[in-house]
Amino acid sequence: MQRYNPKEIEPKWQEAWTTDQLYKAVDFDARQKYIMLTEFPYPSGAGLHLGHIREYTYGDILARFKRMHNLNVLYPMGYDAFGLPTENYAIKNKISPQQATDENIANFRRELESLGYGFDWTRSFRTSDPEYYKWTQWLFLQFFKEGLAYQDEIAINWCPYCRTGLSNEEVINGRHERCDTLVEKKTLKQWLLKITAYADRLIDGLKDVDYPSRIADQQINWIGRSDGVDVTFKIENSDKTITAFTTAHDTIYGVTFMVLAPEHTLVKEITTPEHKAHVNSYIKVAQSKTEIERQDEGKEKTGVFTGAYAINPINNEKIPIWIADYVLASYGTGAVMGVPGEDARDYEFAQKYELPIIYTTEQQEFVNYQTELKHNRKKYKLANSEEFNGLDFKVGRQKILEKIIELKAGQSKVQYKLHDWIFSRQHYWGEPIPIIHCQDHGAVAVPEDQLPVKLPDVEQYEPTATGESPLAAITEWVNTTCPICGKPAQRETDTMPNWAGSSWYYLRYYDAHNDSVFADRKKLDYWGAVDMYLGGMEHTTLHLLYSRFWHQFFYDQGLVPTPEPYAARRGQGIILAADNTKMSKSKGNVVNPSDIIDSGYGADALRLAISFLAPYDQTTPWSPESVAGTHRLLQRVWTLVQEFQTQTAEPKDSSPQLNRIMHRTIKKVSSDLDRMNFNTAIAALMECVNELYHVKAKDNYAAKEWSWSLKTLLQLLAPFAPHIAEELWHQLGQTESIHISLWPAYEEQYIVENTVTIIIQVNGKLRGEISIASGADQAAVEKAAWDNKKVAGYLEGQTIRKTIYVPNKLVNFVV
Ligand code: ANZ
Repeated sequence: MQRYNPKEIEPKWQEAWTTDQLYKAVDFDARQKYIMLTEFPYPSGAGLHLGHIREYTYGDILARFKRMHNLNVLYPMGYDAFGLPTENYAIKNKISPQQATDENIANFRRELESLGYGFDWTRSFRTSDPEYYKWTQWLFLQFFKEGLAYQDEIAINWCPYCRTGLSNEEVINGRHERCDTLVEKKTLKQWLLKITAYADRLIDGLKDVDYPSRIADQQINWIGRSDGVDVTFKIENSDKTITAFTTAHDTIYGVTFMVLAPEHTLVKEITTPEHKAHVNSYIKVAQSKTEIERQDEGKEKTGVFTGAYAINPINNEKIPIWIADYVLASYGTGAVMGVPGEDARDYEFAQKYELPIIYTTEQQEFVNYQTELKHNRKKYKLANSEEFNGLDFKVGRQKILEKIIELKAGQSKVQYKLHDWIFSRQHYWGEPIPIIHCQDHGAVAVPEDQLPVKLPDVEQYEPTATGESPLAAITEWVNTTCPICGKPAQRETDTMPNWAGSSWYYLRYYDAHNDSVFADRKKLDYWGAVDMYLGGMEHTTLHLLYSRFWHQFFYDQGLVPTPEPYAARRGQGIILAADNTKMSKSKGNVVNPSDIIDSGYGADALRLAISFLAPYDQTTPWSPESVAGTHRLLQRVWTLVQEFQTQTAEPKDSSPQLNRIMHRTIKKVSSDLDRMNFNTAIAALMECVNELYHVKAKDNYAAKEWSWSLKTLLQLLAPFAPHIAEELWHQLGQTESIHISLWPAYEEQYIVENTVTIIIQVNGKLRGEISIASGADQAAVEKAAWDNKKVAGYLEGQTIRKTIYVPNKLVNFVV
């Protein structure tokens, strides 16, 4: 009897699958297409971690499941090779980013292959290939031509450690999401992409895709659409005005002060001489704080009076103008109308500086605020609002808006939290932005036939502290001529963020080697939207949002056939260390997948273990014992098949029990896989194996369904443990790969515990008997009767006048 040795069978089958091109997706195939996409990795120096394995294993299980339903499955893989991690790794190891990328990708590829994933490797690429980034640059130029890529001098987030500008999405709690360094502000001339032009589309498009609500909500909140009013206040003794964005214009009679952000351009102009010193020192302190610190709800509010006053347009009340750091320069107009009677932050501020408090609803004084600093004014009638007193919130709000507009003091305004996407990076290892700066013609697109603008080979690529890209030092590369006038001109030296290449990579899988377009239109039409996209929850407001934006723009340009890139999205949970903390190199608690495979347990056991750990979307600790457990399961399956092959018992009776076990398992595993319940599917397989051992103990492979049962078990196991399933399938005499066999179907009749015998009569005469699940309905019984050849012989060609049905006993066709 052969021993189960994954080290032997796994490489053997991996090689065979490659030779047979088993996982090659076929363009224009008549079968229905199915694209299973997982986020492609950064080829870091550390190799694959368990998070990768979790994602790619889930993707592989689903891809195999669909392939066994005879779909034309595309399960691709590539490398997101540009960006900071590779550059930092290269600097640390004193090699070029190119060499680092080559080495790391070779390692990733080897590791991915060792897990037996069914990727179509013929479509692989890396974003740092000039043949690939040529198209990233080309797509960027489409934005540029439409005015959606533009330059602006703005205060951006700057990571002093990585020495680069960052987008808002890359700053999490005031820190750079990659290196955790506290982010500073720096004013630089930047390229931006006008993602705000797509803010509403990005919200609306979510209605047409299948995303879990927590992912959709996170995007909606990030975009942060607010419907409000810009109200303009005159400044006393000045021709200047202050406009404040408010979502609560109904509270306008309660405004008792104005607050400007310390950075507001009016601050310098309106501050009176005797308040200058105070104001200036306050601004200094505010600038040293991060936005997060400034917005911290629990923080005590601070501010200073400017000495100036504004006039409330609704009632001509004179109100003091303050500055305070809880007002952000980057949101709305950078000015707030202070309504301490209705707004918690304004309330705290007024309390501290003894400013008057007027509430504009019939609420119970400030009881709510003192207890929880929260109150829902929408539930109350208006108060202290002159002619609007006593009106219901909704009605009053509408009427006040009409009055504000009539007074020409304001207008409706839609405000977004989303800002335009800062697209410049001051780093070497990225796509050069394909722009040439000419004295006379400004920023000019590099002509299409000159793409790609290749990254020059350089010795020195470390980032500078000045905010200038290292490319700026390479004069022979920088100096060029203007494509319009031919006069001397300079290349743009900023590069794109690593989110650029990943914003459209899925489309390249449809046509990975095309060098005349980014992808052939016919292939784009055939493959359409990605059917299922699996990725990290942490990418919801980064990559996932960015790529939806790019795709929507491409759709508007007529470049792609679908309005959304991904028909469905799921986010897998994170794997923690066994002690429930984050796995990290510094803590030395990182589990290396290769070690598990090499230890003799093999890839199949690891794939099962990781899928058995927890529901797919849950963050969960790794369990070191789990692989031993799943290895044992595979060992038992192996033994079952080996013993069957050497058994001598003659197959005899049919076994209802064996049928029941198998049909029930098919049903359970199928419906679990439809819903991505990988862990419960594996539990069902474990139970199935246990039950097979029980039946075997009883009849020692005598039932005639054994061969079918074992093959069915292997098919159900195949998506999870593809190597052992393939090996045993062949041992049972199959010649085609199990992975292109048809997924087994179950029949309900075998699953139900009790079957009954029903008598079939035609015109009252006994014509046959059928065995069917107890309680089966009349339609099922009639169908079974027709399926019975003998009975059908009496029925065919007859007109059925009546059918008499006695449940669980008899059916009589009157013809
Ligand atoms: C007066 C008021 C009274 C407000 C009230 C709210 C409730 P969202 O929903 O997030 O858009 N605000 C406006 N600009 C701001 C800025 N730059 N920094 C800090 N806060 C700002 O919030 C809109 C509300 O946030 C606005 O409506 C304004 O306060 C404040 F009972 O105006 B409100």
